[in-house]
Amino acid sequence: MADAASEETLDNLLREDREFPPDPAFTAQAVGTADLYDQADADRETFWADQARERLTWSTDFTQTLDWSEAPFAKWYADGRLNAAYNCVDRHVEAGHGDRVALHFVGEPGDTRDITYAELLDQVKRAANVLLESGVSKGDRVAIYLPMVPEAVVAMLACARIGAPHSVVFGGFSADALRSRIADAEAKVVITADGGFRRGKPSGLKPAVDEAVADSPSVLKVLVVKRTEQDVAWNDDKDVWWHEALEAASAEHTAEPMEAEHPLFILYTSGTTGKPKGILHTTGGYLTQAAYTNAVVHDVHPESDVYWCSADVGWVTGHTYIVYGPLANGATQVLYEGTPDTPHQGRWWEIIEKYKVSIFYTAPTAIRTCMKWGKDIPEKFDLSSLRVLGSVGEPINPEAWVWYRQVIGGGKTPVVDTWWQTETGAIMISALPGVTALKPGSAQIAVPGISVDVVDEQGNSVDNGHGGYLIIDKPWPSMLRGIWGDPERFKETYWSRFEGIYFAGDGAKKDEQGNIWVLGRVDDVMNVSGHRLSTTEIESALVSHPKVAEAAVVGATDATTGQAVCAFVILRGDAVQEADEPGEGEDLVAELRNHVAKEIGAIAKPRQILVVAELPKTRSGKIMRRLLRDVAENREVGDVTTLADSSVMDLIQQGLAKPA
Ligand code: 6R9
Repeated sequence: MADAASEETLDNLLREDREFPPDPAFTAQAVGTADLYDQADADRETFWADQARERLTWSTDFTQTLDWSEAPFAKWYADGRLNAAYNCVDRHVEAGHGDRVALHFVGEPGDTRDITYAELLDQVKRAANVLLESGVSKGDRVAIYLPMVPEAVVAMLACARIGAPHSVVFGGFSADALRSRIADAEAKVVITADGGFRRGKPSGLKPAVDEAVADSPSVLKVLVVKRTEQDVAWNDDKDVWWHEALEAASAEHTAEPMEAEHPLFILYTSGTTGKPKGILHTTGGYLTQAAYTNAVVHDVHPESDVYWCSADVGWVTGHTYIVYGPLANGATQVLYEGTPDTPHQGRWWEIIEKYKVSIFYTAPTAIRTCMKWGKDIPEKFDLSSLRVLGSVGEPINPEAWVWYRQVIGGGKTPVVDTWWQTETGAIMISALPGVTALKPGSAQIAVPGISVDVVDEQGNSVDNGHGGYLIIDKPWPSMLRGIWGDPERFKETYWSRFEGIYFAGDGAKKDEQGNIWVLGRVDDVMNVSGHRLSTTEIESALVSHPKVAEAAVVGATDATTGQAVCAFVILRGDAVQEADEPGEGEDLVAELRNHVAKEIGAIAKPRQILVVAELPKTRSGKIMRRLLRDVAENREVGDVTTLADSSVMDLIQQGLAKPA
């Protein structure tokens, strides 16, 4: 990573002079304070013991904070006992907050439901009883395949309540993907719905479940939420309507305390090759870091804030920052079923105005899409209730960061760029909005209690101003406890690159102040004529051109240079027409290539720039560069089952087939 050319190009990317110090009025009320860093530095384990006791209710206190004797398999708070659902629901009702709204649900067709903590408790208790009656006991796995409806939250908490680890599978995944995940976890029950609403239409879920369950011997029952009222096939032996079962079930259920290391959930994430990995998280450590980071990074004040995380519950962000973190903290939040542009491109901003959302957490890809639609759209709405904005999932390029703060945040809100992974369970690197002077484009520094670094090939810490591999060198409470059923793969994937150190798979760079700039997966780093170039860096340069809305860059095999830079760009409104005029398209491509050369250097100039209407993205908003690489290398396009919209690849290829 550390050759001279890469240093030079990285420096261009990192020449970001803008800095936004916290507003003193914000600092005065902030949950996350500067002394947290001192406390954590003084004694990390005491710090995490304090967080666990302060933020959660334990039925049995723990005597040992961390047991690392069987590294890399950590045990946190091992002899303590607690129930995650009790912590997310019961205790808020017991504390007199039963009337507080837990979820402002907004359905895509416009239906709304407010669910208080008392109502949520009633639902979770009934659902727990239904699961028990369906043959699920502590330790059994339950698959959840639902749209973004309150029942998804209820189902997850009901599992947690009885100690049955859940495996949430994206509603957008295929029957095959669902079947392999059910099989890997040997799930006993599947919780699904007839369908969900997406882009103005009901889309079915039950047919995929029927297909998957036909070949799944472990599944005893399928609980079906009625959402779209579509006709569904019915198997009387297995299928049960959720609403009927809940109504018939007892509303009495006492949450059973679980060992802190009892499995809470499995969440599958794609590996670079082969079958998806079932990332395993346990109860006490995960919930501690989920609640802590949600409080100090998002600055949640449960009595006054309205919080909204736009992720899907099928993604880790939905697990930690819709379900476990905010509910453990007793927050009020928005849960929205659909897409940001249904029925119009101002839908999100309309929701923020209506519910006076004060904290909003979304992904860079969504922000760039909104930039493409133009600022006139959010400007039609009153967004003055917003006081904290967050970003997650990819590096956020400085242009998008500044737009987010200016246009959505009214030029005043802090924007926290949060780096973490399914594997880390909760936020690891982020500014604290009341403490840190913000630098657009950088995730900045580890949150108090967390220790990360950037190292070279040999695992030695690099100096400020240099790049390398992002690692985590001390165990953390919400760390994955393994890959379901495959301890060897766990050691091999995360712990073998550097001795005793967790390697996250990302490349990063420290700037002169020691801020961390995440450059993307190391497999997204290209090698062009021996120079290492980051895809993120070139994408950022392209997006800084006024005519470009979004860009994806891949390295395609090239006979001369080893790899060559191939860029796919989506243009902004006016530029689209211009590119369609005869001869103009070529001029535009030349202009963009020169722009990259000017921003980064001639070495980074894309060999090819293809103008496209859409980019292939997963439901969590990550660009699937693997598919673009197939296009760039004239190969048949690989597996598209994890795309949010699988027709995108057809469009891109048709576009290429058109004469230039
Ligand atoms: C939470 C989540 C993890 C990967 C991670 C990195 C990328 C996430 C980022 C970021 C730069 C950020 N990533 N947040 N890159 N800046 N703020 O996204 O989990 O789906 O497991 O993805 O996403 O490459 O390694 P997951």
